[in-house]
Amino acid sequence: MDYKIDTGLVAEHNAKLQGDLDADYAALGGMLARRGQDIEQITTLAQTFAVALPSWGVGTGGTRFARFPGLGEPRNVQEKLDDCAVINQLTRATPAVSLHFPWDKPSDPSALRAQAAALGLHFDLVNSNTFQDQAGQAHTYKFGSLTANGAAAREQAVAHNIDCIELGRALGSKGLTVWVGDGANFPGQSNLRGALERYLDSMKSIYKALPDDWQVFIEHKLFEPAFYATTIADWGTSFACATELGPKAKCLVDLGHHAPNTNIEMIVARLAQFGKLGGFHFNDSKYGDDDLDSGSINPFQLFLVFNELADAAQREGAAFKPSYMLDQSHNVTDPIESLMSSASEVQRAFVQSALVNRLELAAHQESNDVLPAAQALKRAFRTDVSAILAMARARSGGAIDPVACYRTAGYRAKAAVARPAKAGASGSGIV
Ligand code: LRH
Ligand code: MN
Repeated sequence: MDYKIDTGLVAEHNAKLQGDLDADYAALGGMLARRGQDIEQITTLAQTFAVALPSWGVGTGGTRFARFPGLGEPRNVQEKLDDCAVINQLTRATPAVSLHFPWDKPSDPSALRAQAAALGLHFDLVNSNTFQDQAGQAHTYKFGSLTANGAAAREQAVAHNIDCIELGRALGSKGLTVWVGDGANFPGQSNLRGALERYLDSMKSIYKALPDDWQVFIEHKLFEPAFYATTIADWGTSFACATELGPKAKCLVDLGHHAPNTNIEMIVARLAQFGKLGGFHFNDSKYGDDDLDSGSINPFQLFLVFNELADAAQREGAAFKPSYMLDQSHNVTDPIESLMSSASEVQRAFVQSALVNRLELAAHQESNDVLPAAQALKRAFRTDVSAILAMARARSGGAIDPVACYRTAGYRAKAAVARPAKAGASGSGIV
């Protein structure tokens, strides 16, 4: 395995922290045992957790106003993979990377697949992009892509999605995420029903191109870049389209794509109930699609989402395996540090949801004993499972404190030397 951080340094880092961790772990174990829960069983479960990394998340993000590049920005998909490997080496929770085309279009897919394998990584869902015009593109997406009035633009967008499937197959991926920003900025600008009819027509062509063992994930978003009507604006529209398309079509929930105060955990419960919950883009937000670090603003919501996932898993068993991915924009932090801490925050919500005594909860719910029911969730959420997360990392060969270990290794400073910033170089993709 081609480790990017010296494994001796990681071992030295852990050796310094292991004693304190063992003490914290024993204390937590004692408390959980009094609740009838086995910390060893929960730590083993934590070690199974994995969330995919967005290739576009390892470069510094920005907004329409500005992007302030950091040091040692990855300049190509190969360097993005190196950074993803660092995140996985220290957290042991991010073995998969989700690529975005054409931002990450490899000249040699098999060489990229080999590089990923050497780094202990594999490729998760691939993402198409018909929300930007590429240089030399024949038909603009200014007025839509899969929903465009002009058949030429629609066919171009369909062809791009089919190219993404072919590329994904060469990379070992098993699914395509389709997010389109198509919509309108003015009432009257487009026929709302006509736009969705054209979307479905285009998606049916993409669906036909899916290999038997592939899935397509429809990602809804309330607004931006369209600011009056977005064609796939909510879970209901996404669900209707996924149902219309067929069993290989599922819905993807990006936590930042809803109106403020939307009950996202209920959307998760609904999509799971009807067998259309395909996966997630985890992040956090205060206002719009802020793409902030997962668990940084509303960790209780993240916990409640995983509580619904635990309920669904209890009902449907091992077959229930939605795709987990981070989708964030790191404008003011080191992207590697943000992705490591975010992966742990999502893993934290997963572990806390496993602490919910579901039998006790169901009994309170059935007897309408409201407060104990609410407290059964709150007790799990209030449990500090940091020692379990750290022990899971250490036992899987990762770092007890990934950010501290990463800083000790000086990876960013070395990257800054190895990757001299090119003036005007584009970022990771979005801006
Ligand atoms: C749209 C989105 C989508 C990606 C893009 C980078 O806001 O969440 O998932 O294609 O961000
Ligand atoms: Mn997303």
